Amino acid sequence: MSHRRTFSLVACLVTVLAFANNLGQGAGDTWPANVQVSENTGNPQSETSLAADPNDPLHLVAIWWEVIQYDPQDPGMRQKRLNWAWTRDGGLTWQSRRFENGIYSSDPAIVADRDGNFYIETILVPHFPYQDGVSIGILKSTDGGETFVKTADVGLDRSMDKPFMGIDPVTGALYVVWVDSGEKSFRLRHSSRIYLAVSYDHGASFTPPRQISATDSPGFFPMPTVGPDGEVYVIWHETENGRKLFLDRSLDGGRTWLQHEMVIAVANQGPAQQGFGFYQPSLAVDRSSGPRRGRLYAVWIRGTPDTVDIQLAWSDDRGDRWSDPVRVDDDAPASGAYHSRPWVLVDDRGRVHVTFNDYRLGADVPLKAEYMATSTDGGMTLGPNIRVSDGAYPNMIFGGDYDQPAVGGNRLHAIWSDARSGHNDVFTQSVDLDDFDEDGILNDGDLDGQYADHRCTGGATAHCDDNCPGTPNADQSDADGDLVGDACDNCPEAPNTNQFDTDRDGIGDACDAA
Ligand SMILES: [Ca+2]
Ligand SMILES: [Ca+2]
Ligand SMILES: [Ca+2]
Ligand SMILES: [Ca+2]
Repeated sequence: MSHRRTFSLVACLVTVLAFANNLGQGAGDTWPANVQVSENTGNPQSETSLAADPNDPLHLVAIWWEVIQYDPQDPGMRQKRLNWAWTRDGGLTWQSRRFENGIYSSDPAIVADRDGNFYIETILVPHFPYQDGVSIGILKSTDGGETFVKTADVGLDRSMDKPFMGIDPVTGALYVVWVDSGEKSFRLRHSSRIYLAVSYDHGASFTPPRQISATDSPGFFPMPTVGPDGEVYVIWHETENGRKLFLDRSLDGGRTWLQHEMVIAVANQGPAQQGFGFYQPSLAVDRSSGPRRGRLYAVWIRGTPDTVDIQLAWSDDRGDRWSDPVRVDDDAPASGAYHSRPWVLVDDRGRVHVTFNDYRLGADVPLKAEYMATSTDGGMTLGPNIRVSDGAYPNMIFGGDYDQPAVGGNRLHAIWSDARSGHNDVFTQSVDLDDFDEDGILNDGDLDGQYADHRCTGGATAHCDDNCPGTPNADQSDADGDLVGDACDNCPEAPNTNQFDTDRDGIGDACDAA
């Protein structure tokens, strides 16, 4: 849009404290050791997005929202503002700021361009609930994330929700997508259409908003990504119960789109989990120079009457055809544990990483932990799930809909919110992609290209893969010889390679009391 609203971006420096919480624990003694990114304001903080500077993998910027006021009787009546933070030491220490502008701001995402500029999109609502003046604000930082200046308003003055942004790292083109629900009728999701606007001038201006979803593919939670040849993909959930998962595609920089969307999968298969059917799906493309360059990966949650799982599928023909989905979470299928908020990334060696929220811990009360899983064979199989949060925490109000991690410099930076302090705060864990738990035993110690496929056992500690890739155990001892090291084996004296713990009491099914 050409018209610009006055919008004072008074960024108030609230903290320059670092929140490294290593507490003297040496690497290798205790892993993971999370770092808190958000200031401890006592307010819920969530919906995280993280971007790494392509020129400096130690330099990352995170964005999220903070609920500063809400009606406990009606949590939908709330006021949110944006917080952001930057690190220049790979996530050991962070500095944070927030926007003090009095404007409701939500659903943020951040990307970096190849010159090290960072761009944020966020929905802006001057008068909540949804009245006049709704826009998607684009903010740009040219100083590495210390300050942001608003460069554009995107979108129509209509009911808009769930914006997300992607970037072509070669050209710097910015793709912003969102849900349009008509004129000031936010709750009419049955009419939700997916809209797009593009900037070809580094955020200074955007093309007029246009609808890209066909009439038979209404949706929610759109998310864009860009492939190595500039191909643009957008994924979203079908509006009605999140059943189908749609893919749209442009091969000319966002100018023309498919007339009819591809269907990646049927995501929500049961009526019992409707609330989970709306959560954000995610896409990533292999941009490496490896054999799977251009392969497209999608992750989403699949609701069934019994549980909610994370699914991963891939396409080698730009989304025309998709693999059968594989289940990412590896806990006992019958445990009923929910999994949510998945995100997929492909690193510069073609390894595929998925981060997600997980409720497998906690038999009596739902306890939330952050996990990751890696595929080294192009999405055919996944290695053991690794817990990256340094504990499991209660599920609290305002947990958000997504957590977007980043990769850079052979490290994955997981980011999420959890309520370890009684309300949601934002945490990170930097993960070495060759040796997750930094115990000196590589994930792929036999160097055959696959993690955890030839795991150490029988006393071996060399030329074999870490048998507890998420738990430091340099000795690799494995008393029962089931290829799961004693340090992470939930039943260390009875073989149970699958580690299933259906009743979620921390003791494997194989040695639960009969
Ligand atoms: Ca191996
Ligand atoms: Ca280990
Ligand atoms: Ca074992
Ligand atoms: Ca058990």
